Amino acid sequence: MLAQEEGLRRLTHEVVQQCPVTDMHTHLYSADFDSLLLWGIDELLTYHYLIAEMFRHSDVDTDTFWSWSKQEQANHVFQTLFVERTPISEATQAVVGVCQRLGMPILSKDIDELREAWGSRKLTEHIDDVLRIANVRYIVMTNDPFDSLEHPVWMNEGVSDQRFGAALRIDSLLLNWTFASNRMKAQGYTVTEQWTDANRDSQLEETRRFLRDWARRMDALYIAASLPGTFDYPADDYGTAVLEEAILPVCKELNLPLALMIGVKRQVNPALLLAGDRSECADINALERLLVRHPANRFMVTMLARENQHELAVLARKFRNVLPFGCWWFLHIESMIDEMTRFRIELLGTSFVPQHSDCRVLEQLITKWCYSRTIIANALAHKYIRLQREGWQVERHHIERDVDELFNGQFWKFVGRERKD
Ligand code: REL
Ligand code: ZN
Repeated sequence: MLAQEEGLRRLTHEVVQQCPVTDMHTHLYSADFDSLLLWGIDELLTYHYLIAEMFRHSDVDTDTFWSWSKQEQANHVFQTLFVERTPISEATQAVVGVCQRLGMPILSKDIDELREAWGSRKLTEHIDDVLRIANVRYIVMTNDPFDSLEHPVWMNEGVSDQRFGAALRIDSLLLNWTFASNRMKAQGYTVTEQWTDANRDSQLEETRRFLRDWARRMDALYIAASLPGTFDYPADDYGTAVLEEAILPVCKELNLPLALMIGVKRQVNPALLLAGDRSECADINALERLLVRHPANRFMVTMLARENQHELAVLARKFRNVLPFGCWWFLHIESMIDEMTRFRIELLGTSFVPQHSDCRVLEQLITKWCYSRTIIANALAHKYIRLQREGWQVERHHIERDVDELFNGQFWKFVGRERKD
C-alpha cells in the first residue's frame, strides 16, 4: 500500500474512533430503572450468548443450572469458557476486552478477584466511564408497556438521564393478543381476548388509545417489534388488523417510525430460556408489500438471517421510507459485520445505520462498539482508498461528515427529532 493510502486508512480509523455514536437499539436502562439496569461481572458472564456457548461444552443439566444463584451460574460459565478453554468466540472475547479496557484483572482467572474489582465501582461514575470509553453519546432503550418493573418510572418522574431515550416495544400486540389484551384490560383499556365483527372497531380504537398514551408517556423515539421469519403481510388475522389499523396510523399521527426486527424463531429450545432462540430466514416480499402499501410510514428494519441481508439492502434502494440498521444478534460477529457493512456501503452509500449494540449489560457497550468501529473503519477505508485511486480527493472533513451521518445523522433524521448531542 502506498504511503498516502496508508495515511488515508489511518485517518479513517482515527475519525471512526473519535466519532461519538447514537446506539439506536439496546436492552439497557438508565439508572432510574434500578435493578433493570444490568452491570458487573456476574451479569456479563450470564449473558445469554455465553450461556448458550457454555451448554455446548458442559454436561450440566439445564434445570440444575437454572436452579443456581446468579453467582453460581457465573462461576460455572467462567470455569467452562475462560478457565478450561480459550475464550475465542465473539461473545467470550468481548468479556476479555471489557475487563482489559476497564482495568479488571481477567488474567488472574479468578472470578472472586474480578468481583472484588467491580465491587469498588460506584454506579453513576461507572456509567459515565463506560459511555466515555465506548464513546457512546446516546442510548435507546427497549421499553415494554406491560413490564410492571418499568411502570414506577413511567408513572412518576420518567427518565432523568438525558443520554437515554425510549423505544415503545409492542411485540405481543402483533404476536400474542391473548396476553396483550389481558394486560391492556388490566390498565383500563376496553379490549377482550376474542375478536368478533361486532367488537373489531372498538378493539382497534382502544389499541390506538393505548399506543398513543404510552408513546407520549415514554416520549418514545419509535415503536418497535421483533417478528418471526414467518411474518406475513397482509395476512387474514388480528396481527394485520392491529398493524394496519392501529400501529401504523398511530405512527403516522405521532410522526414515529416503526422498527421491525424480522427473523427470530423464539424458543426452539425452551430449556435454554432466553438463550433458546434462533434465526430464521424471512420472505422479503412481505416487507416489500408493507412498504408499497404504506408509503407515508417510515420503517427501520433489521433482519436476523444472513440470507436476507443483501435483498434488504437492495429493497432499501427502492424505498426511501425504509432504513436498514445494525447487524443483529448472531450477525454481531466480526465476519458478518464486515461482509454486511461492505455491501451496504456499496449499495446504499451512507444511507443506513451500520450498527446497534443490542447490549443487555452496560459494560458490553465497550467491546461491542470497539469491535464494530474497527470493522466499519476497515470497510470505509477500503472504499476511500478506491475512491482516491479513481481520482477523488478524500479530505478529513468528508470522512467526518460520512461517519457522523452513519453513526448519528441517519437515525436522527429518520426519527424526525432534534439530535441529542
Ligand atoms: O430485541 C430483540 O428482540 C432481541 O435483540 C433480543 O430478544 C435478544 O435476546 C437480544 O439479546 C439479542 O441480542
Ligand atoms: Zn434487541
